[in-house]
Amino acid sequence: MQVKSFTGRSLKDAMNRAKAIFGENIVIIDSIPIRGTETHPEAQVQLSVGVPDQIPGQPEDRKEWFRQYLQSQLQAYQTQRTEPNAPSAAGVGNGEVRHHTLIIKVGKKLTELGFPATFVDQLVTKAADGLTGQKINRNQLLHHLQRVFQEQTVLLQPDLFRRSGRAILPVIGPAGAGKTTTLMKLALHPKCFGRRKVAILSLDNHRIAAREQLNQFGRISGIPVQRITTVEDIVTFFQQEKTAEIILVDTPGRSPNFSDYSRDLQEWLGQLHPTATLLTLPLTYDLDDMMFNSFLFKSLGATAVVFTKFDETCRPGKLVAASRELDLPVVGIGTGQTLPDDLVLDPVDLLWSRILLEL
Ligand SMILES: Nc1nc2c(ncn2[C@@H]2O[C@H](COP(=O)(O)OP(=O)(O)O)[C@@H](O)[C@H]2O)c(=O)[nH]1
Ligand SMILES: [Mg+2]
Repeated sequence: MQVKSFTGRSLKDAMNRAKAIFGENIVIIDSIPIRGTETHPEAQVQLSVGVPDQIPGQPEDRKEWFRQYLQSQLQAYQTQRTEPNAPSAAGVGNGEVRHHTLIIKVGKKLTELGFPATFVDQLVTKAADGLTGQKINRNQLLHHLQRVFQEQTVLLQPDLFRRSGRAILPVIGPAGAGKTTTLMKLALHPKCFGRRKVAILSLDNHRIAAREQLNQFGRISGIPVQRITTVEDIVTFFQQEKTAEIILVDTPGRSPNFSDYSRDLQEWLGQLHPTATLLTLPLTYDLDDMMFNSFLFKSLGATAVVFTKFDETCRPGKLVAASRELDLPVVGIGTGQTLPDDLVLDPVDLLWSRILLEL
């Protein structure tokens, strides 16, 4: 792509001059007000546009050219990670160009928020392809982008907490990941289990603080908390606990390198026969650390992820990369320390509102 400058009495006039030479295939990069030039004294605007190296003739070529152009722009953003001059299309009468500028902006924001490059490329391409020839305003364009974003972010398993019948749900994950906090949020969250009776089974006997934390929670919330120390106690627990439909199981967290830990946890999980096993992963880890810390839990049978500490990361988009790499659905996101409000059960809406916030 080459960058060319055009002057005009207005932005529209400059655009028309650019189009007269390069056809419809131009993309606005910038516009600045000026007071005439030597060769064009009436000019009020100087416009910079991107033009294709080869001027495509057919509409299909244009679409392909634009797709490639978007991708090259995004690659530049991804490699530089610096704040480039935002393309300005204010006041331009050409709806298509303005749409493309907003799509690029959303793509750039997604990259900054840590969404994987392939995800961003696909989203931008789909959004641009779905628009060709349509006249819509900014709000409609944002809705269109939201729809494409939702289609592409298939992360949810919304019925997990609403299935009928008894559910045994162990919460596993690295130390300090937010297992116990997530479990307490799940137990209280109005959208999780409705009026069904919940009980908590704790296998975390290593830390005094961990014991005290859950005991106190049980006293305040009225949710029964049972602690057991041996695998054999599981049988006794289920013989005694007949009424609770939902059994949330708190587990200790250790380093994945601690070999006895994985053997013990495997044994516990084997006896529990979980309905689903929830892996908590903090978004404060970088992607490599997330993968390093989750390989053990994936191998122990994690079936879904709850990402925690959304409120403490500036790159929440990495949860898309992590859940894809782990091949596990996301069933919730921890957004703070308050019980139970800081648990969001619709990750896609949460991510989209974070994107909108920064547009
Ligand atoms: N900011 C923030 N803190 C969290 C979140 N979830 C858990 N925490 C905090 O992380 C710390 C460890 O949580 P805890 O549930 O004890 O972790 P566990 O060792 O995995 O059981 C506690 O201080 C929690 O309040 C979250 O979503 N956001
Ligand atoms: Mg804990």
